[in-house]
Amino acid sequence: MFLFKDYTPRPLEIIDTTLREGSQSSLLHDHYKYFFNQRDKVEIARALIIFGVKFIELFSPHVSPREKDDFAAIKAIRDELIMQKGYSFLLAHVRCHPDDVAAAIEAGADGLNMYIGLSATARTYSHGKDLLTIIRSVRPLLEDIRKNHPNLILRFSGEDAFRTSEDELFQVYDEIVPYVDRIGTPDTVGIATPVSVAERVRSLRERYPTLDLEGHFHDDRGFSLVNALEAVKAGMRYMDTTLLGLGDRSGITSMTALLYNLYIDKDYDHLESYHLRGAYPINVMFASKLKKLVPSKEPVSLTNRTHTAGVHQKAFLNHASTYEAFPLDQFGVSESEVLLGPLSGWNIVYYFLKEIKYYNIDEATARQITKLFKDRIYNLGPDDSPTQLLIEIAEDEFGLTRISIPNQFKDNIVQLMTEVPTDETTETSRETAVSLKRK
Ligand code: HCA
Ligand code: CU
Repeated sequence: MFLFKDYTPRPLEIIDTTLREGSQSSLLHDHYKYFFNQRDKVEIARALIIFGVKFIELFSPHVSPREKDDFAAIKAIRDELIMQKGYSFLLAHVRCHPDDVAAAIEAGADGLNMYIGLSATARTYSHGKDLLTIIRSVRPLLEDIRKNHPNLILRFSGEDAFRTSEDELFQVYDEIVPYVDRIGTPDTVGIATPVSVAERVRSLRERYPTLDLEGHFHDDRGFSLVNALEAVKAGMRYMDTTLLGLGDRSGITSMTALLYNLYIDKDYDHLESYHLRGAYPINVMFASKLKKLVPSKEPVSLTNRTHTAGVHQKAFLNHASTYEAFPLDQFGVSESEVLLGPLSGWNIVYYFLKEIKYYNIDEATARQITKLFKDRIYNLGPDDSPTQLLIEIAEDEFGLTRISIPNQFKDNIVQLMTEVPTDETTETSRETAVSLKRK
């Protein structure tokens, strides 16, 4: 078995919690519309691992027999990908309760993300324990796990940390830091601001200079992205994110939005070995699981390459940089990546044919076309176009036709999925860019 102590954490470790925090989204309460079955969960975990995520948070297997079963299936796909992508760690989100802990260990979790509310609100209305009682129960539990399972990755989070005073946080953390690998400091209700985040990270680093910190920022004020950026820059190594920022209420930080902003800020150290060109394909894959398009507010989205105002279109066609400042193609918002990313599946083919090429197509047909496309793509020569192949299959073998768009609307939109000649960061994009003009 691979051990955490043999792993050197990168400057930024994403802890993806799409399958835990993301599953708490209110969207998923509409079970008829949105539901992650085991196949979806495995596909999501697989995509994350291929993307370069090394830590995936899952529900405690104690939550339900279904979660337990799903945990095993995700573990199996993780094991399958080890030869190709190296080890990824599966972390179970567990209450500070021996039953949760035992179930996670039995399921073969690599680590435990333990949490308990520390703020006065959580103490009064959630579990009813005061700080001393919390310390008296959590400390021996952690001590015991550390002793009996020395290779487990242990994290302790004081839930609602941003409504907990620093003194109270320190009172608890001081007692448990000898037993954990990192401490979490979640902004459970989304009240933190970039200033309070920077201050908090600074004081935690001062008090626990050798311990890694983990952030978790909710988006109630729309600050989850900027708070996470601020925290990373202030020295927080681990950041909880989800795909498309899905989570409880308005969610948490979106993974691709965070990485994209670090890239724009030329903070390349923090991007070590993430497969950035897979960013848009992974967003598309996940959006299709929610039966949605990638939301227009998502920074890594096609919408950011869509121009509709006449004045913008004219200037844009003369020079794309007039209305596009950022290298979206580096994040896979390009035709070749949408089709040929390592994550290509039927949903990307469906999205591409329907949303980008305007074909009249249903999901079942998209699945059949994908199968043929995947079989044949290996026979393409270096100068053959995958798009052309896909369109030939769609039109010649499935008789698909395009939705006819009235002329007055046709000219209303321009998407140029090609290089954006703004600065030096786009140089490499010229080699790989494929242009797509919809006009
Ligand atoms: C929850 C709350 C949580 C936990 C975060 C953590 C939060 O749903 O259990 O364990 O660090 O936002 O506080 O997501
Ligand atoms: Cu949360």
